[in-house]
Amino acid sequence: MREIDLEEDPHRRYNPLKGEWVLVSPHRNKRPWMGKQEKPPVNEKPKFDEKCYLCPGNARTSGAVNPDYHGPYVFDNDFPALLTDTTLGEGGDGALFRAETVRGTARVICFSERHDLTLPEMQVEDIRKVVDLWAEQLTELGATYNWVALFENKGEMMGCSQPHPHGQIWASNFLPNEIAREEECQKAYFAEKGSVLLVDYAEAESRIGDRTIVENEHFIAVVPYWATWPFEGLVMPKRQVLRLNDLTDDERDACADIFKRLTCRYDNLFETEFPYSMGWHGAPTMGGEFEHWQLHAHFYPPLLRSATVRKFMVGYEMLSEAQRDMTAESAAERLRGLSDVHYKER
Ligand code: H2U
Ligand code: ZN
Repeated sequence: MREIDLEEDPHRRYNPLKGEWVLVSPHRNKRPWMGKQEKPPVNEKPKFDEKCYLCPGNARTSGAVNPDYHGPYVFDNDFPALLTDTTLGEGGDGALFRAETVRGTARVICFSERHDLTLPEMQVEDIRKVVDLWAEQLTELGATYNWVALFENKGEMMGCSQPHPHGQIWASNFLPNEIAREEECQKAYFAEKGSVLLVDYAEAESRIGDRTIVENEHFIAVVPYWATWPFEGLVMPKRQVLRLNDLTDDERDACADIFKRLTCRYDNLFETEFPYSMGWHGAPTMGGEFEHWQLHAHFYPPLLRSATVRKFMVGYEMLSEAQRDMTAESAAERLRGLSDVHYKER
């Protein structure tokens, strides 16, 4: 049997973190692209917007007034999806009609007082403050809840509802599907190999280099081998770290540096504020042994060919399995070749 030619043969790649496959069709990628490479007009935002619910000193929809904050700022979401005091119980017949009540809380984290600066446009020192606040929130909420989701929906395309750069924090008394899956897969890998899946993976990617986007002493960002989104990103520390609040001082600086350089490249790719959903995955905060876990952040950006041409996960992907044309290696090569200097600063 001949070796698979990853740049020519239609093939499937396995995602060991989720236990599922993705179909890759690199031969289709040779289709010439005759479409426009349109850029949306640069939308100049003010440093402060008196109509913004998230800017310092302004009133939110609830009537609560934001303090005159500097740096990152957290507040309780005025419309939380989870409530802290729901009575716990199960419902339904336990088989076809199954339900359980849940408890949790939701917060919003403004990345800084500046209405106009997204993460890639912030200074590394200021991104570091966001990393510290994420870690603090994880420590605080992790004392009560076994899962704390730290995430950002960026851009209107991803359903982001507020122009002020911000992320969200949802804490819950249950492990959501994606986490339950990663828990199972990392546990099984550890049981079989006696090592940590994503520590092994980061080490291998750092050695091979083909899928690396940016790397420093403590962190690496790659387009994962099993990526489904065109320019998907996976950020991992190189040492085993269970949770964001376990990162050392140096590692937090390295993390901020990787975030800056990765998101700058994303913005530079199509010279646009690159939309994505990103989120941190770390070991659950209570209820077991988590020696098989490795902290990581996923970036799921929808754009495919330009600032306006996106990929849709529909049809075959919704009904059978995820599929991509461009290989992870080509996507990584393009991102790797871009500048760390943000296009707006050139
Ligand atoms: P998204 O942009 O990802 O939708 O997040 C914005 C969140 O901010 C959203 O969950 C909250 C919304 O409930 N929000 C407030 O809590 N108060 C406000 O005054 C505006 C928006
Ligand atoms: Zn604002």
